[in-house]
Amino acid sequence: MTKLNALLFDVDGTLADTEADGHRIAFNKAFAEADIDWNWNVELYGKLLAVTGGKERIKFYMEDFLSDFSPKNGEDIQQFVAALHKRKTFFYLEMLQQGEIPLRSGVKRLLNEARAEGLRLGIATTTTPENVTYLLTATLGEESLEWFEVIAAGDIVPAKKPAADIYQYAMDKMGISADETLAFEDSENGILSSNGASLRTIITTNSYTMNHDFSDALIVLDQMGEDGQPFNVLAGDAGTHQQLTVAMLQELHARSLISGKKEALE
Ligand code: XBP
Ligand code: MG
Repeated sequence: MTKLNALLFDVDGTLADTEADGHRIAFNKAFAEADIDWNWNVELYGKLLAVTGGKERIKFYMEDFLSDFSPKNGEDIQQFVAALHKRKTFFYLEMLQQGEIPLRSGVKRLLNEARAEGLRLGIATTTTPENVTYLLTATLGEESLEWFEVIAAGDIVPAKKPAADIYQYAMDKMGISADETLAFEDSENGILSSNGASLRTIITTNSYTMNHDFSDALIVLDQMGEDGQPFNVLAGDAGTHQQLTVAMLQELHARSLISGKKEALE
């Protein structure tokens, strides 16, 4: 039977809860700096998260939420969006550097455990590459960038999540098959992408995604868990486990291979 050899992690919502108190704030700072009277509150931002990619999200907002917005002095839309997103990224990176965005529960523990067990690690995310390297450096130290064989991020692929491109790209770069790999996601767009690449997927939900459709997940948890801070199982069977460990991943992976299903949910 194929052994579990590799783990592919999503970033936003999975490694860290970055959206409501991170990206959203950075977008609003960029709008204010550009003297644009847009303010994405938590509720509106939750709707805008239907579209992955910050530039795509700004365009989505302009097209679907504003009636007839056009940039001042007739600036080209693409240029306007790119410039606004560049400043948003500047503000987001500032927040990361100031340590304002911590890793989610259990992430550091699982990464260290996986490394100790010799599992290969990769990242597959829609976000801008610098957002990943700054998050990892701020939370795990610069050496952590070496832990991941590939950081597949942002515009490196033609189609963002829910398209499978980013996961396919990461697997191609690492030379790994779907059967030897598990993916970690937090959202419906994310699992559509990972499943699109035939990857078995572990879900940890967050406030924006707890009601998403995760019927194709191996298991749905509210967090990865720590000693004294057990996860809650929202769907699937964790046996006697109370935190996401390599041993639990190996069990889920083996069970899924035996059942032949990409999802182990009852
Ligand atoms: C989440 C996204 C990203 C971020 C914003 O990516 O969709 O677009 O919301 O980052 P994932 P950018 O869950 O795949 O990590 O503004 O850099 O796109
Ligand atoms: Mg995500």
